Amino acid sequence: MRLSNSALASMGAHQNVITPQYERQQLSPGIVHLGLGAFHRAHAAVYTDGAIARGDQRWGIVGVSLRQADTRDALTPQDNLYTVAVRDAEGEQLHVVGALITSLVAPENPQAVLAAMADARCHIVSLTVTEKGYCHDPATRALRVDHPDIVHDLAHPDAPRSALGFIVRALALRRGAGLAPFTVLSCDNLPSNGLTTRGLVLAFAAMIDSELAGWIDQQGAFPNSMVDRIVPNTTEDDRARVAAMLGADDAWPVMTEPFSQWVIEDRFAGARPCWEEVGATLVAEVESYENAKLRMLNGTHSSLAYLGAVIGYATVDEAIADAGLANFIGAMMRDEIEPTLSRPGLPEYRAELLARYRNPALKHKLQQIAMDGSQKLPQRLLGTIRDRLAAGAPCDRLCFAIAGWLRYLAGSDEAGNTYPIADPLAEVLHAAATSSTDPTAQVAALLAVRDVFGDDLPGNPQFVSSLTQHLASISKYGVAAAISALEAKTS
Ligand code: CS2
Repeated sequence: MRLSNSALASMGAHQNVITPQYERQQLSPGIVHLGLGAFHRAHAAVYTDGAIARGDQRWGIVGVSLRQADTRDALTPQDNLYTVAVRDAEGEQLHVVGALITSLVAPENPQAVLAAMADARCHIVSLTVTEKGYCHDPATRALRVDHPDIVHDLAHPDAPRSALGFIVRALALRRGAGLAPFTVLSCDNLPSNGLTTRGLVLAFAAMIDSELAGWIDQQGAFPNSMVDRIVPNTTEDDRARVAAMLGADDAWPVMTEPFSQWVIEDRFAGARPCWEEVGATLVAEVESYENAKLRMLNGTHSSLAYLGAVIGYATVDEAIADAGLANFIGAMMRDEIEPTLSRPGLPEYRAELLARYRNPALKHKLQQIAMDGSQKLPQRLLGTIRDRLAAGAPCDRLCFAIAGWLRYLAGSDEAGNTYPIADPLAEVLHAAATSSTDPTAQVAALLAVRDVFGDDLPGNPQFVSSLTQHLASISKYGVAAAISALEAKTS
């Protein structure tokens, strides 16, 4: 039996399975979500499902995939129902989410997406399109006017491809119809994600219609938000296990951990769900949370991913079980990242992160985290390095992690197993790691990628020499021994 509205009705109550206790047919399309990946389905959609369950039917979600049809193909036959499987060492809880009411595939029918966004009942357009979906330069956060999707959307604003193109066109339609703008809610791991999105939307709009840009500037709202939940990719084993527990087949359940956090700046252009009643935190200022999360969690996640994958580990829990790596990551947070942050409770936060990494049930693949390093490392590690350098403070572990990335980009681990490099800049990055065996030349080739490193870091002698030394040490002794040597020196 396939998961569906009628299957739910016949399933009855199961222990460890929560199902929607509201009339799904009554939901109106209040949110359009761009980027219908596993992260959204395991994070924001769960909060929205909770807000609906408390009686507010305005917040059905229209989910949009900007590229592939696979999510829509999986979810439409099951009435857009899907399961969130929450897992840790203690066991597993299933939560069938009912908030998603439609799944669209933008390239198949961009007009349907625009119509949903321009609908008077839509108040919020949220996004999880990953870092590269913003079509910006990660070092400067400026719009890349040479990005193929942006070039296309500027030439064809009424049939867009990019998230920015859809947002600007839909806002133009709303303005034309005398409607208020929707709130644009970025839920990606970018610094000041709302402010960054606002800058990009305004830059794009100004290239099409300066009056429209003025209207968005005056009336639009782009709250910042900090999102946090670890969501590994779903495997075939996960599908089989969920089907057995649920008593129905779900073509695309999503896997996650018990922890979930969403901190949202309370600045909306119109109505919003009462997410604060179901665990989200609505505040006046988000950036200090966001920065702490990007630097502490995502910064160490990426470090573990590159160093762990080069050693030959497959998952986060395997890598953090290596005492050398665990000590290194803990010391990196304590000595090099926390001093750059202003949030209280950092030692507790650090301990909580290490415990989350140890979750044995998630099997979170290091290669999943390793992808798109060029888009991630500026906000995860390089900003912290800049702050440390400016303060004249040591940042050896952070530089060691960048050296680990460069070693990872060679495309094979220390046992010689090869893996593909998934990154929009894969070619130039792989070339930097392989065109020479001399660490000085490798570092110079990597630092030439100004989209990642900006114009300042490549000219910083301390940064360049630290990176070169650590790469030389990793190449000569291997990651584990190079970490031991570094720790012996710094302690
Ligand atoms: C991870 C994040 O894949 C990655 O790059 O670092 O997706 C991470 O799991 C989430 O940000 C946790 O909130």
